[in-house]
Amino acid sequence: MLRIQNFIDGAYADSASGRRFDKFSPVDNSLIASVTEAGAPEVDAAVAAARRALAGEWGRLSVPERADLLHGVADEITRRMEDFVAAEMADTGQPRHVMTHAFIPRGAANFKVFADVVRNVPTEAFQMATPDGAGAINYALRRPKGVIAVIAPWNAPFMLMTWKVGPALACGNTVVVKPSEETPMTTALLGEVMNAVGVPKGVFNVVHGFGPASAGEMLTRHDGVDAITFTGETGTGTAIMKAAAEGIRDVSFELGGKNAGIVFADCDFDKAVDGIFRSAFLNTGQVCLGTERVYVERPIFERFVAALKAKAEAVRYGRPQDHDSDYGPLISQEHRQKVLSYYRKAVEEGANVVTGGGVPEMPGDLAAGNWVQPTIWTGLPETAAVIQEEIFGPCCHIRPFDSETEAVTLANASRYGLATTIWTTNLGRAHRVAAAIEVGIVWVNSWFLRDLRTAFGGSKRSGIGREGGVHSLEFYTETSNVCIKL
Ligand code: NAD
Ligand code: 6OH
Repeated sequence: MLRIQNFIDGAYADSASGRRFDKFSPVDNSLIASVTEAGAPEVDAAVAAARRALAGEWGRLSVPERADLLHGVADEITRRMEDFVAAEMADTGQPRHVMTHAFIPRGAANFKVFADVVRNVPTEAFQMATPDGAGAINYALRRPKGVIAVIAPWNAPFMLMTWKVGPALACGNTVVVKPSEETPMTTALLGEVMNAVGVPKGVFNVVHGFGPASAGEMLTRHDGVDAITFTGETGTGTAIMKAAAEGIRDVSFELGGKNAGIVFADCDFDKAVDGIFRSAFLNTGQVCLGTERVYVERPIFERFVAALKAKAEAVRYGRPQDHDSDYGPLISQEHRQKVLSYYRKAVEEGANVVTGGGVPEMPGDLAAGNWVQPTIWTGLPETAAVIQEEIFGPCCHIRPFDSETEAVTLANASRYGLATTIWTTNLGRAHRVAAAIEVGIVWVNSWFLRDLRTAFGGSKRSGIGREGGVHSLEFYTETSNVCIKL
């Protein structure tokens, strides 16, 4: 069985306590890995290694040298694509094509894009007048913030972890990563890549474990950590923010969502059905940007519900390695219980179950996996739990609306503000609705279409800060203004 170790100061090692935890396959719940659990000594060692590396060879590299090294990391990920794809499929159970077309290539791109941003970013400069007429020049110096703690989730583990490690390293920081306990594999593998391309030891470190009272909490409370970047649940963000308050450390948070899809009667119908289908069910609904509330203009409501139902009923369940399968299990038994409890709650609250609502019959070993049916509801009031709370499963509620204003009001009636997808062929309406929606990311006639140079993040309880392109520099660097009197 695979044994996964911490990666500290360029070397893999077990924890001194000897503590380990089991990693089970989402597909059939067989035991697939034994993972070392970091304790205080390993977190201390990782943070100390990261701090030493800041002052060493890494800190002396020029920006172009650092950028070249990160291009090397991206190239090595691409060369080892099959290893990363296999590891992430094993961890998540999600279909192969999701890994090969999206999640793993994005991991490589995350290193290239931020290397290029940092290589090309201009320095801000202002000339100013002074009473003596000679003037002064101000310019900004950017320096790395220091040791960054990266706390990553399990839903797109490699893509979301590298989305933070890429810019952190490009800006000259060092990192200690705590991957989710559910998905340790690809983060562990990245250590091999760092060593292979010659990233100095201590620049990239990994500690494994859980959140509260484990490696996650120890890392976020560690006073050798200068800033914390986190993707995960809003509740966890609250705990991490409290930890960050000690020492006044900066945070960058990408948190939960309860995202709306708005479908106008003037949309390209087939494209809208495909788009909402993907946004509700890709990755078995375990995407922060996913759509769990769908609002459809009344003239096409019945037709839309029927078309989405047909697609949901046609998903092909199966192992990720199986080329025919396009729909995987949920990440864990615990998460499945949570999703199924919402399936029950929807019925208790009076939902009309258009399709799904339960567990599919799976053959052989797969019967023990974390499978649930894609599920569509109608008929609930907006106060229902499944409309208010993030479920993070393959499900959505669809409700008709009668006017643009009503659609906007419904979409905005959420404590979350991450993303919205709008489907219309009316250009004026697209701009109006996009401007009225209170979220960080608006898609029109698309979903999850990403240019990595753009600002990414959520408003309200969906996050703090924006990452992406030059926006990432706000968090990963400290600016000093230099004022020179002429
Ligand atoms: P989670 O919050 O349960 O866990 C995320 C990470 O935090 C894990 O590594 C976990 O071990 C760690 N953690 C938990 N408690 C901690 C603590 N007290 N201190 C330090 N670390 C702690 O989230 P998850 O279940 O892994 O991921 C799903 C959630 O992530 C959903 O809410 C989803 O919306 C959100 N998400 C948001 C985005 C975004 O970009 N906004 C992207 C992906 C996922
Ligand atoms: C959430 O599940 C997906 C988040 C996506 C990103 O953070 C990204 O950078 O595309």
